[in-house]
Amino acid sequence: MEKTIRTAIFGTGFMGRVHLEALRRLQFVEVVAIAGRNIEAARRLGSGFSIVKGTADFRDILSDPAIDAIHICTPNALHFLMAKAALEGGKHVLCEKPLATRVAEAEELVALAEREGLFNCVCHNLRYYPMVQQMRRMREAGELGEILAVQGTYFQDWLLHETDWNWRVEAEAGGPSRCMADIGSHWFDMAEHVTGLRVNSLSADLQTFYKTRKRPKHSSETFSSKLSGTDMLGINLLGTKDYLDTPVDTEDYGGVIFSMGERTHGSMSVSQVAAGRKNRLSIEISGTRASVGWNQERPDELWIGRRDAANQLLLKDPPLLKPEARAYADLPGGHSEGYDDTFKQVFRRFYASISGAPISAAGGVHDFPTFVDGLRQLKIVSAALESNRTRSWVDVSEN
Ligand code: SOE
Repeated sequence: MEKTIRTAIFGTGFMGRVHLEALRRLQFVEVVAIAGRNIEAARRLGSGFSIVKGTADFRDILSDPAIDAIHICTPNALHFLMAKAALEGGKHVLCEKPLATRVAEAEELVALAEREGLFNCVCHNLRYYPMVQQMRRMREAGELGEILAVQGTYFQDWLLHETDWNWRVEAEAGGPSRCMADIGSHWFDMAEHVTGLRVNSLSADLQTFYKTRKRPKHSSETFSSKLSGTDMLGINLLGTKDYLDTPVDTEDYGGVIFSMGERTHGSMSVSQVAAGRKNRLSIEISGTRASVGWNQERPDELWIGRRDAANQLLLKDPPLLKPEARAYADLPGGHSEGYDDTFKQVFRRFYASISGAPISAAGGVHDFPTFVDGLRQLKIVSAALESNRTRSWVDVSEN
């Protein structure tokens, strides 16, 4: 019988709930405490899941020797201090992306986790859709040939109106980059994970279309502003007295061209003001033997393009997947596996590594994105910010 690992969650917003629900699907892991911006929020989230301990001070949880690990699901500016305190307290840490808001902070966390010998993970969960793993394993098997180009987008529309607000809009809470750090980091992590290549130079154009936003006087959870402030045509439903005009200097949109490895080039764009795109990461990889294309709004489908044979549209069906990709599909063909399932796949591997439990074919060694991957993505975001400021190409160190 595996030892039950006791864990806790810092953060009670959209991502805190997503993590909590995914953790409840795992054997041998028990969520025993929640820390929130106030004790009512912590207890409110925990009450629905019979989690007794709720606190407004995350250090209460770090001082509990019976807790083995913690999840950080708070605004980005809190990630560094919480992860540092947790590692110093001997806890394994799973942190939402971005790992921190500064490269130097991420470097410090990578070194600290290594020194303390603690498991560490940055939640680049989008890697773990089964068909994304199929792309990766096809590339590893040489079925794409040499990678020539990588292109794509990550588009959302939840911040399209000037009355849409979220802590991510404010540099103080979210860091100097919004769109590129929040969702561009997912795209670049997937591009590097699937191709096995590293971005080594880039040129970025970042745009803040709303230099001022109307901040609602009530707090607004991620994606929730779509329900409160405006009607179908974007007409503001709340009175002007309900908003504060607030200056904004984080980007709504970003376009990047880049080089990878010796010969690969690519382009991507991210936007949180793309009407009609809800949460759509798309990626297309062009190789000398074949291309593959995938988009998050149709996650069970993988497009395979060929020059000298018919193209294919492969539907997720475990017997048709490569064995290593099959390990990320829990359900048979025709049963969709989506966003929340990817968190389960990451967490299963993180906690199996802590407990030493094997995962079927994968044995005792489990791959999941670590703080080293989180540092990678911060270096890319930092290079994009510098490139946009200097209007020039900026190199990204390979490691
Ligand atoms: C908001 O852009 C957000 O919740 C991101 O922060 C998540 O990482 C992404 O998975 C969905 O959208």
